Amino acid sequence: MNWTRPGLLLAALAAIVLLAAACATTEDSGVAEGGPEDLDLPDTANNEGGADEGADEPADPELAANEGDEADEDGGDYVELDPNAAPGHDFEARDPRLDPAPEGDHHEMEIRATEMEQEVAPGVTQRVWGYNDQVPGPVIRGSVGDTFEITFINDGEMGHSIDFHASKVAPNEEMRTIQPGEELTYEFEAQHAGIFMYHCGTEPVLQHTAQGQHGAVIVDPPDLEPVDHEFWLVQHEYYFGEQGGIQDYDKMVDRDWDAVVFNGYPAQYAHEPIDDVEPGERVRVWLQNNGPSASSSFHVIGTIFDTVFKEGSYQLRPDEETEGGAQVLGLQASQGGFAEFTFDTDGVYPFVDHEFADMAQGAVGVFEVGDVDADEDGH
Ligand SMILES: [Cu+2]
Repeated sequence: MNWTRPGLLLAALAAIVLLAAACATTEDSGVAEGGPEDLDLPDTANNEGGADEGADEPADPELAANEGDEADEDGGDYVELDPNAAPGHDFEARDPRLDPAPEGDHHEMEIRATEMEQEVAPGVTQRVWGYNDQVPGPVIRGSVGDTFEITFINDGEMGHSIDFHASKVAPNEEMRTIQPGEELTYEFEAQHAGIFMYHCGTEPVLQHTAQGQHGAVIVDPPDLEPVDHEFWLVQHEYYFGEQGGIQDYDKMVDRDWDAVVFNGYPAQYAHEPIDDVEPGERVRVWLQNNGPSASSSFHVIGTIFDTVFKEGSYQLRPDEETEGGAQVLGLQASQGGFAEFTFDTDGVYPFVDHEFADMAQGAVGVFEVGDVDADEDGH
């Protein structure tokens, strides 16, 4: 059971994933139980003086530089991902099911910048920064032509901001950094269809984004076909620091991530498979790669995409002349799109970032389609 072994056969992946989940259900996950009150927020938080101060410097140089201990030079005190560990019994996967856009063409909502301690992998707790206490932040959905009125509130203890890629606005106004306790109104019209990243743009933007301040806005194309199931996945990386501390800025700069995850937690949909899809039902997966720095090659094992929409246009639609199919939806950092497909038979269908190093670090999940128990008889 080693996801990192080179040459791993795709056919074995489903069994490995399920076995890992099954074997782990009775084990102590070692999850830390400490609440936010157990840890001090870094007291040298950045941006105390305004939007553009502290550019290119980590928000907390001491913590980000690993406190200078000798033992830390090689990451000795840093937490590491255990790819075979499972979350604790009380773990609840983030719901990947996507609701239709709300009624109406004007959407008002409140988004708060927050800083909190969170379990980000089995046994790994980090102090993350998010929106509405979530990493990634909430999914926002509408249609082309809709207007969005976001009340953005800074509930944190350092400067934060929000940058919606779905908008065309003056960055120095709506995207400006606001200080703790302040708020601003960010209004935009969704002029173009797609799935778009949003993130904190406060310097160092690499750190604020990797710390967890990112999410997705979905703007439906006008001709979006109905499907049986819609799911959302935001892919992103973690760069672990010390247990309970913030993530490591040097690792972020070096692209030396520890985990690559869908919706905030490594392999969470392998531990809690998506299990309400039947053979023949049409599935659409919206995928936004929020990085901040890795690319993604999204693949569902055991099926072929017949529709791919990426960065504002259809790359593939069912076509009787070409009979074309796609094996991956490939996304550079900040790109997004969706893939549509069906499953022909009952079974266990893993989905992965087919950059297998990313899969080995947590970018994996599972669709359990139809009557899986019957198929697994005797196992
Ligand atoms: Cu921020």
